[in-house]
Amino acid sequence: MGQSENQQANGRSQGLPPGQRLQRGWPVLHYGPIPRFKPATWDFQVFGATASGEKYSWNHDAFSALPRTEVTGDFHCVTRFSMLGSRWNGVAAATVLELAPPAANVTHVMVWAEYGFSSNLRLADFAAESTVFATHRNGDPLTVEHGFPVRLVVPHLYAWKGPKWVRAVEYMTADRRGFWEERGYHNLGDPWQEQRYSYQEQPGEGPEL
Ligand SMILES: Nc1nc2c(c(=O)[nH]1)N[C@H]1C(S)=C(S)[C@@H](COP(=O)(O)O)O[C@H]1N2
Ligand SMILES: [Mo]
Repeated sequence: MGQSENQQANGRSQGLPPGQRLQRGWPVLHYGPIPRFKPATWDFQVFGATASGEKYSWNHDAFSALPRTEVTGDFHCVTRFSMLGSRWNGVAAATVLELAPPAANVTHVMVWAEYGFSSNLRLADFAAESTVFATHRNGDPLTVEHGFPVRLVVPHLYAWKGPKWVRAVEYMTADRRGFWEERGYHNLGDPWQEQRYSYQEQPGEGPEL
């Protein structure tokens, strides 16, 4: 956990985790079709175990007006390609936690995307200072195939933990597996420990499959 903590703390490039290789360019990888952005109906919601019991929602203008951050962070796909040192601009997950405070007993979040894609994160991984709802990479707006208008980037975990086309965050008081975590991928997904597949999970690292 030491190296992960270090990564979460500084948000700089940490180099290549074991079993990964550098890739030129930025491949596009996802399951299912690319959603069309509909600005009139798009919103970003926070629901589940909020401190107030209320649901939060921002339309695209409101989301675009939230305080922004820039982090430098790496990107590691479990299929073994990595991209190092991208600059990600967007809204820090920590800012979402501030604006929509979770109840005291929240331990995990589920990040939801268009078409029901989801990924679960421990609250500490979500709250890490380099976890960002990114709208831009290296100064350019995300293209639609990379998640426009907003995707999550969690540099210290494998990239499936970063849904493209995010629409909501659910605060949870117990862990629950997301889309790939239910389909053979590791519940935690730390690339430094090569937590690639669910069969590698140790007791306590994830809910039963
Ligand atoms: N909505 C959605 N987000 C997703 C995925 C997906 O299938 N659907 N795949 C994940 C995986 S496995 C990876 S490696 C990255 C790839 O992001 P990229 O296409 O921008 O390289 O997106 C992640 N986010
Ligand atoms: Mo991936």
